[in-house]
Amino acid sequence: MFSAPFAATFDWSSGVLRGDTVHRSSKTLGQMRGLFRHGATSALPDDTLLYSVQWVAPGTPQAAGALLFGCTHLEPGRVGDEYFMTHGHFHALSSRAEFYLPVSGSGVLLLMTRGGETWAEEMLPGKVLHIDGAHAHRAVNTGAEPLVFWACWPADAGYDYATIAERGFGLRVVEHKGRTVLADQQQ
Ligand code: PAN
Ligand code: ZN
Repeated sequence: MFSAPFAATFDWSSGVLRGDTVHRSSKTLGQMRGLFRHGATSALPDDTLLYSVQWVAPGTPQAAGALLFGCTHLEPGRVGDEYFMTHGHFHALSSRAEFYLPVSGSGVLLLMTRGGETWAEEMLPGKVLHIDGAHAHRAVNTGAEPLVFWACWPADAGYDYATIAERGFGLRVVEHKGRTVLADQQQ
């Protein structure tokens, strides 16, 4: 009755993607220490897992219009006062937008223009976050549980991580006196 040229399943309760073609990558603190304000002095070990990403690239990813689908599991925790976060990137092609849909947990999506203007949107299950292709994006887990979100973006979007590695985002998400606050990059 159904044909299945693309065989993958997504479990909405756990955020786990399954299938023959599921790729996986992960990032540890050792790979991202320099992005945290107090990363260099943090006593957390280098192998502390910050997040993992599963994704699928169905069909012919290099074909015009092809889409990628992925799910990120961002662990709870802080480096000093700064919450665990994804590296963050601009898409290499600024016309390539993206959707983030939080599945579980809670956090903040930082968005930034090339000019450095930065703002935050809440990440909660049920929200549909549309990311303009010209805006850098970074997820931050401000809760006590993993922040799980799925994403869909064009296969040819490409990743510019270097700009973020050099300049960071204009805002940091930190814990201050028991509250989650946005701080200027240098604070
Ligand atoms: C997401 C991100 C994922 C990990 O799939 O790649 O959440 O974040 P970093 O790529 O910044 O490490 C996405 O935005 N894709 O375009
Ligand atoms: Zn992206």
